[in-house]
Amino acid sequence: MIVMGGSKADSARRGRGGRAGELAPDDPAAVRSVAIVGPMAAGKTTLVEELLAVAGVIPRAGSVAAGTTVTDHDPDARRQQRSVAPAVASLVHRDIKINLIDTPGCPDFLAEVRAGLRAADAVLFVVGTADAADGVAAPTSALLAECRRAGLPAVLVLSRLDHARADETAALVTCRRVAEGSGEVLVPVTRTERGTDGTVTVHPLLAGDDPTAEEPDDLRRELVETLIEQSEDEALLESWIGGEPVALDALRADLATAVTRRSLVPVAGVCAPTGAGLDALLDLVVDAVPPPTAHPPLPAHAPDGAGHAPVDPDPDGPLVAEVVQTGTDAQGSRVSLVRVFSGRLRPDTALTVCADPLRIPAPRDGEDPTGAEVRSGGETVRVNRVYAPLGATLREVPWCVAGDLCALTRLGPVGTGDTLCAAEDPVGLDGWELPEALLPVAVTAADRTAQDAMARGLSRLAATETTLRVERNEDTHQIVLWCTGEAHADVVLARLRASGANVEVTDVAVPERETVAGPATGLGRHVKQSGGHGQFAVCRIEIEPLPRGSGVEFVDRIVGGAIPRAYIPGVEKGVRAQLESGVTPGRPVVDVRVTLVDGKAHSVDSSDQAFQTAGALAVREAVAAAGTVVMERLYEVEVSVDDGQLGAVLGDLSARHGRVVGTEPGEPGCTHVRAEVPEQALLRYAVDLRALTSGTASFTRRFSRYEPVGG
Ligand SMILES: Nc1nc2c(ncn2[C@@H]2O[C@H](COP(=O)(O)OP(=O)(O)O)[C@@H](O)[C@H]2O)c(=O)[nH]1
Ligand SMILES: [Mg+2]
Repeated sequence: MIVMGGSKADSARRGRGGRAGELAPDDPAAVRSVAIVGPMAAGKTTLVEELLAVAGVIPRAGSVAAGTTVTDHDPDARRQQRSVAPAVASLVHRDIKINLIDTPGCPDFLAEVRAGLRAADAVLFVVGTADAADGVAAPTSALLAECRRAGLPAVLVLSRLDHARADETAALVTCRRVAEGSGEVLVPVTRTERGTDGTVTVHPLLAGDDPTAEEPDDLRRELVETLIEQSEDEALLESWIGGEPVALDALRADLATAVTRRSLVPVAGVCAPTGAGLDALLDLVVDAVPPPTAHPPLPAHAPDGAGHAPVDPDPDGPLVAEVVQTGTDAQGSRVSLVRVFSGRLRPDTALTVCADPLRIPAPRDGEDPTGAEVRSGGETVRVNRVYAPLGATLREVPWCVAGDLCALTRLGPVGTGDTLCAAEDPVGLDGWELPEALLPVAVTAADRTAQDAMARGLSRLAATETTLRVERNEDTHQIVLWCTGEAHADVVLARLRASGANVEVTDVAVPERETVAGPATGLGRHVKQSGGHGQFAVCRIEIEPLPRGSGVEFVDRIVGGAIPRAYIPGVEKGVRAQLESGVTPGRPVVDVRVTLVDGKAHSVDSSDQAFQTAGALAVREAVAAAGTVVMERLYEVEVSVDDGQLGAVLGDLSARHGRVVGTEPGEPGCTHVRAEVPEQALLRYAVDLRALTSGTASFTRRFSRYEPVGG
């Protein structure tokens, strides 16, 4: 029902974006790589789809609901009906190749957003105009902070203008409030008009021969004045004040400069399904978004960790490229999404791999590092073909120039974050940080076959799931998958099951320990003398509690040879083994001193083995007599929270039996809370804290010590 100025049909006739030459520009100036970032359901994937249709790359737009979009090509994305990984699709507009990097809005996939930002030179930040009022502020603020951290210029896209509740003024007010203090000026570059029949049209403000010739309306005046204010061209201001026409080209150039400098964020309205504003948005990307050559040099290091000059975006420099994401194709083979930062990547080349040290996971407390794929780098990989990705479709291209993106297959050991470079000038780009996976999910496999399938599945997942941590807990013997949230856990489990591992999710077990409540004694008698070679060992021990963290101390106070020297190590061994396996199964006894005070031996029937048994019996009796105190693991938690939500976070921590140790001011408007919280209360904290604060708070956790339950 709604058609916008015929632009959709015009562009479709142009039929651009499909021809191979246009998919592989030779000059970085002909490339724009933009990450599409924004809260969930803002319409990012739909926008990408409609832009591809407008540019004639695809005959018609698919839909998220039907699972037919180009960028939500992952089976898990289709099932969840939301993006779960960055996906790239390119189009050509006015002879410029635009790489659109669609990213997920769900906070679980922050790592994927960061990967998208790494691959990009600018951000199209999409905010839905329909839900501006109810709570986009928090997720918008969190994601804007990510974009700012990445240091990328941005365009704000106000989407879903066809919605009954669409209110772009409210959305802009929200975004301006969120961006306050950043020094960025948000200014509309389009005007939305609604017809009486509900049709939406979007007019670019910097269009026409001279935007200042006719009497400018308020929006146009605001834009021109903002641009002139930010311009270094004094003559512009004089012309404007003197009522003379201002050259459109000069304004466009100033817009591009201000965007690149990140002092200005142009705001464009779109209604993707009707095509309104799409051509204007593409024009804006071409005119205002900086080319890859404007990308600041990237910090880098030599493969041995020594210094290296930063990498410039030079198409004629040595090749430096980076794997920003690893996915799989329909056959399960790995597909690496690569951004070329310098030089030209050509087919049939051997490249040196410089592994990203940040991606080689360090073992954490109680974690077995052998589960992780250990990569050292320095190997050589062969690139056979270079592809331009269109979602899952790979189209072969003759090269990929600095600033452009490509897909490579069969890269063997190469993982996300690894640098690919020329053998003559090996270099590693300094990695980007990954968010920590803080939601534990315990899984079990029914039988031996399923366990093997799980082990295979997990090692395959390690390649694509950069944030997943696999822990084989030594205390509880559980396999725990550390995920970033429930949506991530859902993807991980689906992929694990798809690889043939029939796993079940179980409750995460929390290790506990015991200590004794006070001193006690115990007698261990292991006497069997009926027939043949007998067994004879008797020992008496005393047990007493020690300060926290002391472990187990064994003292021998035997005098006069009541137990011969040779058997005392046997007693100690039996005592220690029993304490380790616990008197209550699964709860090792710690922080105790066990003193061997007396005993009896037999010249023929005593043995080391018999004294081990007697030691175990004695310590069981002593622990039972002393009574026990159960101890749980206490974690030091650091929460970073907006001041407005500090009260809610503190209240929630105390409901979790957490003890606040201190609060300190963080970045402006933000507080760091340090607290000690029992492990059990932290199991779902990743999910709960996010829900409590709409995703704006974050936390870290570090094992502190064992403490008596409720103590
Ligand atoms: N009416 C309307 N629906 C839209 C628009 N953009 C997205 N949607 C719908 O909103 C839902 C979420 O869109 P999606 O593109 O997946 O959002 P994303 O999470 O930002 O990628 C889908 O059901 C879309 O069909 C729009 O401009 N108008
Ligand atoms: Mg999406």
